[in-house]
Amino acid sequence: MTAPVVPPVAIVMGSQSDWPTMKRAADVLDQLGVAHDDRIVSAHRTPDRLHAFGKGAAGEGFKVIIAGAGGAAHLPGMVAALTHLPVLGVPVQSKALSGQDSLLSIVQMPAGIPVGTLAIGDAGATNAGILAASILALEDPALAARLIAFRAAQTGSVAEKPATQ
Ligand code: RP5
Repeated sequence: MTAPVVPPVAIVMGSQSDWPTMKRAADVLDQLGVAHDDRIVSAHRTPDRLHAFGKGAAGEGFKVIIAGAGGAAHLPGMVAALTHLPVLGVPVQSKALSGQDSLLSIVQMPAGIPVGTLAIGDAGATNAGILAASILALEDPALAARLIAFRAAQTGSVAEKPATQ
């Protein structure tokens, strides 16, 4: 019997309400053929779950973590404090401050505990997925080839002239 294969990417988010944004990361990882495990882990509402996840992530076999949260967005930084794995932070667009609060609370980490912070909202989540794939592709030539093809298709889809109506 073979051991179950652990997905290389964990996508964690602070709330169910973050999923429409974080699904962008999941979708692009699906396109690139990268398996992921998606979980709700709240720094504030489920601190014990956060601690267990952060401490156990490397041992579980994850290689890259994508963490998204909004408002007082402590999740990415706290996960980074608990693991040596690379953590990509996605500032989810908040209602009150349009994600500027999320961005500042994720990006301004003290020296020594990095979070690779992406753009606010959907673009940030998509780019977190692509960046996670790029990191994994360093050791995975087949994934590198898929990533190159993905980028080429994107380039090919851009028209030289705007369509007239
Ligand atoms: C944060 O609070 C979550 O990451 C979410 O972006 C925000 C609002 O959460 P809900 O009140 O919608 O659950 O912890």
